Amino acid sequence: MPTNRITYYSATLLCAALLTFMGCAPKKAPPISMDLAQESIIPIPVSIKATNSSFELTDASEIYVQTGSEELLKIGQFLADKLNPSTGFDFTVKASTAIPDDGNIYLSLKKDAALGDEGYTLSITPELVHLEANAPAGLFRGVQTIRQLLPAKIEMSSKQEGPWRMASGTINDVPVYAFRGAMFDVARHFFSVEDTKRYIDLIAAYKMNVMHLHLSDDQGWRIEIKSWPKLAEHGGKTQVGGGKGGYYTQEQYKDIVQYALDRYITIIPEIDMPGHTNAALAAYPELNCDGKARELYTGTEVGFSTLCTQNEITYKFIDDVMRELAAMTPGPYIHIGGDESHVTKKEDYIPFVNRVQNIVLKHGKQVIGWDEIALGTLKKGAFVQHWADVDNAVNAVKQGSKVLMSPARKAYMDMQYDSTTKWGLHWAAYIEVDSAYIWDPATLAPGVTQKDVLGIEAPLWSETVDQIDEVEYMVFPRLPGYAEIGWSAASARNWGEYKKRLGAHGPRFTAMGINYYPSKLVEWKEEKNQKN
Ligand code: NGO
Repeated sequence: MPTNRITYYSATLLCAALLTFMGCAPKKAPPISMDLAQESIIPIPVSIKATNSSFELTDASEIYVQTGSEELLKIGQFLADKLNPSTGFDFTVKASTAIPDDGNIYLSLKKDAALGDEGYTLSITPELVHLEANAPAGLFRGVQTIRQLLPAKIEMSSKQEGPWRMASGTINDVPVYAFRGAMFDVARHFFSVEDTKRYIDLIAAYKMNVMHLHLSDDQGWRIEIKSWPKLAEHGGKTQVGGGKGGYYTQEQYKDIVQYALDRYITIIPEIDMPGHTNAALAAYPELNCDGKARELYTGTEVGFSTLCTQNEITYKFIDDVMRELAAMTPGPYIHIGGDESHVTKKEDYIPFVNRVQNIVLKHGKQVIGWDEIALGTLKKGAFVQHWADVDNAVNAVKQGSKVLMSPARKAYMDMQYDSTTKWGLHWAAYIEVDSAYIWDPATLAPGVTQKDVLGIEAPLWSETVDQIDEVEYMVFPRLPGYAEIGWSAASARNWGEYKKRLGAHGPRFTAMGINYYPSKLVEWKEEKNQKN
């Protein structure tokens, strides 16, 4: 053996001996200068203070959470599961009452009412990443910021080369609106549990907290109701274009609800009525005024169906559906639809909406409905989702209700970007990425101010899409902008600045496997390797 080899082996042995004795940990490179204020975080946080250094994750790093909470361990595990595949490190989650040693991540709670349920503070020094929040949901939101501060390839599912550095400094962050959501129409085309979970994962990455599932429409009924089994069995048989459709069993629905809950996302189930009900009218003849079952429908017209609002059986049906739905929905809301009931007489529509609100309340849930429900008498705590008619939104506020903002010409993700977009519709507008971003829920409708706004939701209707990668194309890159409108103050939002941050998320979308629309309005960045 050559002498230089012998010297090397002796040095290694010596280090091994010292390691046991002195804790001679694997060496990591010294911190480098990185500017936290230049990082592209979406939604933009309330405040960022850069300290121009860095923290590096190594294979010696661990994730620690404050002792005594299963919930915190779960959040730590969520982060570990995100970091392990791409770093190839083996993060395990440990509980600790004290701030851990250098080189680690620590998640803990602190009493700070100003942070509310979802705010957090993130302090990054060369020694430690410390995420704190007033409530677990805030820690989960902060974890999303940690993801965005690491190189985009952290999102890959296979092992990548490091280094894994984060810029140092402090972030204080708290959302403006309590409700920041997206909608998924699984009625026009049915989407699998896996597809819905994928969509939930994508909204979670941008700190949204609501997923509204449009579970019934003319073309399909997508949730098993045990007391009215034919709703799903017959009403779920097909979809737009005549494909095979489908529905969620109650077990599958509960699985989606839990998956969302684990990401601090509330599921809002919607049963649309009295219009948009052809699938139910096909399943049960007694729901029609003439007692005759309708044919299943696979087209895309709207406004031709109605439940028979004068028959008592209709209210028995709604009561049963709401009871079963409420029992498997831990979130506070049930959505009753109410849109485009063009063939329901106004004198029938109003008492219907009033009565259905009572049924939802009886089952312990708050009502949400499309803006037309403001034509009725809104019950205390009912929310109106504005999509088309500003007068309805104004009327809701006059009745003391808050408004959820989903204006079709700004927030509908099924609207095409421009005339060349392969999927989508354009009845409300073409919505390019700038137009999707440049509006303010608090100034959209005269007389509806920030205090009247519950939040924002971006719906994805599915008449023209039936694959999850098509959904992704319509949703991205508009969704991060909607997330920012919901989270960040209007005064902090500026398209010229935002589009640079969005461009920097291109490699992140790619790493997450998102089929996004590469809008020409945005300069999409290549992933840069962090300098050693
Ligand atoms: C409308 C209509 C839906 C369509 C959608 C398509 C509302 C609330 N009702 O929005 O049935 O699918 O437009 O953009």
